[in-house]
Amino acid sequence: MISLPTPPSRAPRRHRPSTVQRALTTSAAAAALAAVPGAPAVAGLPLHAAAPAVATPRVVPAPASLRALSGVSFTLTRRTRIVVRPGADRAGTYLAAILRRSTGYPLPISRTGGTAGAIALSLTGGGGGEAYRLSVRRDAVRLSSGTPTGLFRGLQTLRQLLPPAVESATVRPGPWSVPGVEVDDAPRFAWRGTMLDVARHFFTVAQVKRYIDTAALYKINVLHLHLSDDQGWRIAIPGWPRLASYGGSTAVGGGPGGHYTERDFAEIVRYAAQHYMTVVPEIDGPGHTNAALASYAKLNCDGHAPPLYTGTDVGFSSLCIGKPVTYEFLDAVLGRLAKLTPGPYLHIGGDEAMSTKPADYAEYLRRVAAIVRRHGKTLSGWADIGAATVPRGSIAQYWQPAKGSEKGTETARAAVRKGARLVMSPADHAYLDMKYTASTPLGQDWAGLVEVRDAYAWDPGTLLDGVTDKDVAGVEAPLWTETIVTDRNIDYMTLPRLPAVAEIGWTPQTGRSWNDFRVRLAAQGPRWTALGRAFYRSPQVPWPAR
Ligand code: IFG
Repeated sequence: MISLPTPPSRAPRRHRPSTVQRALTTSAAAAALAAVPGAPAVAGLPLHAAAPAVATPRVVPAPASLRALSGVSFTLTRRTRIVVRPGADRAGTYLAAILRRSTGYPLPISRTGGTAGAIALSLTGGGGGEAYRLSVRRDAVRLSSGTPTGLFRGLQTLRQLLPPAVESATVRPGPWSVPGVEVDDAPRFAWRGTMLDVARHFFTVAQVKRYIDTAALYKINVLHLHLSDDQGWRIAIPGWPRLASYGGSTAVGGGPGGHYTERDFAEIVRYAAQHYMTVVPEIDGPGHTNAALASYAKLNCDGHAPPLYTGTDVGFSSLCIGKPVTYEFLDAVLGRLAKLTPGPYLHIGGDEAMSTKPADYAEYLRRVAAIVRRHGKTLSGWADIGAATVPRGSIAQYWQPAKGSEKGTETARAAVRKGARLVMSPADHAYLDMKYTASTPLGQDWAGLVEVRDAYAWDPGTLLDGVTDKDVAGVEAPLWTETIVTDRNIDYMTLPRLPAVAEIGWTPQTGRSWNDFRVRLAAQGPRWTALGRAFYRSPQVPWPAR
């Protein structure tokens, strides 16, 4: 647990330490003096004044273990080098790009040389997923992990230990000090996701990349893209051109819509992989399919294509379960997406199929599960699939409000009984399109109002009776976009709640408390400002004075 820090606006004014102060700055000397009971501080020189004013560590998600080393800090200078051991080159290049841009320092990357005066990145042979160790001492910063993914996660922690100005896109004055810490970190859950609904409103590749940048700051490792719905089809599929050209031509409210070419989708996958994020594409069905049904009359049981839909109702559409062409369509779509998706999962939706008879829904799930398997992928779906076929090892995404929706909870437990693991996205905690308060200008409120504390104060391992950590693959924060149109809208609804859900996915439950989190979250505000993110200044969070 990190001790509550002084908000940066009231941090002691930085001064030039005198010779005596410098002498005392060494933690050994300070510790020795402090260890002598009753030892007087040197005349007029209280001990704590000796160390340079360096913000105390406030990291989100909170590392599993972080020990602050008082009076110790590492300061970047124009002589600082980045030393990369074999396998850490990509991490070095990524870190250098961020630091050079805001410090203006050369920060050469070298594969040889000692670590003194350097930021040293090294891959240990240990393996071990996303775990990493970070040591910040006066003489060097040392980050190590068994995997490049772990190094990347550790770099997010290092970024947050530097002043907010390090996130600036232009050179800013220093000093660039990092508080001394010993961090030994690893995530609680393997699946820490966010979903972007690009169907209700379309977002360009650049906008998706910008969202990936934001999510990567908080060690998010899954990007679920909701690619199709009643209001829009967003991915071009060879052999089925009208899906994108016509089914993707509009959006909620009747706007111009849009779609990804296969190259666009590959670029999103590439950029996500650069941030060690797995893309999970979703083709929702059998409900939420009006855009596909409007594009091809033959997909409809009556042979007639409905008009394009630009409203916000749900549950009125269904693929035609009994027609063979439906499964030719699904095989073409899911087969293509499987080829374009290096990640192991295809999400087949399955939610709110109110216009599909239960027996037809079961038949649909059986058929689509076979298609997913045939293309070598693992099935993911909204937890409604628990009522039907769920191949062992599937992912069922729990989404109903935890309070008062017995049906949603029952299908989630049914999915677990059938061998699925849950990704927890309870709408009354994790839905980023829920209004914060009644006066929030964007979003919906059917699952209730979700302020930052509501997004943070829940435990996926105890939320549902009968569901414990072993049944849970992780958490995911969906952003549905019926009311979300611009980057600023995305920022406002996702910051600060996405970091809250990210911490639930990463930090051990015993290491989490709202009172500690809200202070660490406050330190993110100046970072989002430096990054140009228009976040919601929740009154629940003690933001530094502007
Ligand atoms: N429920 C629908 C979404 C979206 C959402 C908005 C799920 C799984 C309400 N299905 O959430 O399509 O409309 O909050």
